[in-house]
Amino acid sequence: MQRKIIHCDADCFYAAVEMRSRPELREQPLAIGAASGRGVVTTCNYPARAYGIRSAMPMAEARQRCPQLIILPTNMTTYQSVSRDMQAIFHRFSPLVEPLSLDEAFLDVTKTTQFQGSATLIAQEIRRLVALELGITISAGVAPNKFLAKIASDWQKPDGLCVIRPDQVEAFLLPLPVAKLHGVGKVTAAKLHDLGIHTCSDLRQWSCAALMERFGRHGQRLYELSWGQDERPVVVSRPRKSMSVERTFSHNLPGRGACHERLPALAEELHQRLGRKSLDGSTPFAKLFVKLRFADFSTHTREAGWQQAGLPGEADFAPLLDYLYAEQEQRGVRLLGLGVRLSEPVRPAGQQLSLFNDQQQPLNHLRQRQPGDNADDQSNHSASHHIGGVVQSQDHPAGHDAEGEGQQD
Ligand code: DCP
Ligand code: MG
Repeated sequence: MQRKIIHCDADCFYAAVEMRSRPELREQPLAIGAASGRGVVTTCNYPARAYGIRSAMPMAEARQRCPQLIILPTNMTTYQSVSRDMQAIFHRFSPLVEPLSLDEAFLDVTKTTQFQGSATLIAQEIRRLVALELGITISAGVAPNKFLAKIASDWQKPDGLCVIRPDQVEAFLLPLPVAKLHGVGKVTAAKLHDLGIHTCSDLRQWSCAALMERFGRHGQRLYELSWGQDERPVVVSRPRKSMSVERTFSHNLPGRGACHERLPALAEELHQRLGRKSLDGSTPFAKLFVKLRFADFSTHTREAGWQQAGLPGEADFAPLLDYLYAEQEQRGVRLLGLGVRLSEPVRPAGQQLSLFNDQQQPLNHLRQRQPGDNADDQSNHSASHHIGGVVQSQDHPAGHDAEGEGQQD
């Protein structure tokens, strides 16, 4: 059966919520985020975007680009409340709503009967209701599957609606730049361009096997997307097990000190990301972890239990970083990540992982290395194991779905 998927995404969400109560800001460049120190732009309104200001840009750079920029602090509780109201509007049209973040969701309206089942009219009505009841605009994309609906919602932003009917999919896809495809970031896009592949039409000249040879499993995905195939269902709730942020550096960080310098910004990014999913630590996270990829690509993760309510700060991650660094202070680092695990992995009875040996050793206990416990001796560890109250592993321990947010630096 041909599906009808709508992707909704609010326009400059945090800024839109702020402009609602202060309409005089609508015409002025406005950014949301911490104005001082290492603050980054969480988002900015469209007048600010005309200056080249973007999400995740350091606030200092944003100010340079636009000295008259107005900066307001984030107000997560309000954004979360507007988000809940927005989700409630979506639910009036289908029980199949998959929120992706505070301001974004997929809806499957295949079986919706309102508006004679017209997904276009439903999307139009959702946009109207959100504007009327919540005072912000959203853009929507309507298509037969998720990846096309998501591209479509971005097509006419802001305050736009873009519909890709089944009979329009071919015409839409052929000239579509590969960089627009789900999962194609800067690195994959550059690789594709090197092969002379710029559009989906170019991609279609390649067999699935040839793409898999060059891109592994991702090659198959590229092949399918270029032919408009995306069977992913709209999933109503997916228990999230962890959340992390990580950064790959174009020049390796020279050693432990440099990693420490990066912790505050990463911790701040993690807070923002958690906030976007309405995770404020009021239910304590189960564990914290730090991940390092050294210059030789060996990747190590160190995690420890975390029983406190609230958001962990840089000081809470620092001991884990120190532990991973252990002996070789000057090892170069390609990637630094940190995150929280939200639930205990389910284990067979009797094998419950005892994170703190029932004695709840404080995290800073980790500052002292324990005899015979070599953080670098990772060669045989493919899954996590228990050392002195913390879990150490190579890459992410099996069974966790680490939803990280990687960024190139
Ligand atoms: N956000 C953030 N940090 C980022 C990106 C986004 O804190 N790096 C927050 C602020 C945004 C909200 O998430 O308002 C939604 O993210 P979007 O990517 O949908 O961006 P916007 O809604 O702000 O803008 P757009 O109109 O492009 O959707
Ligand atoms: Mg948005």
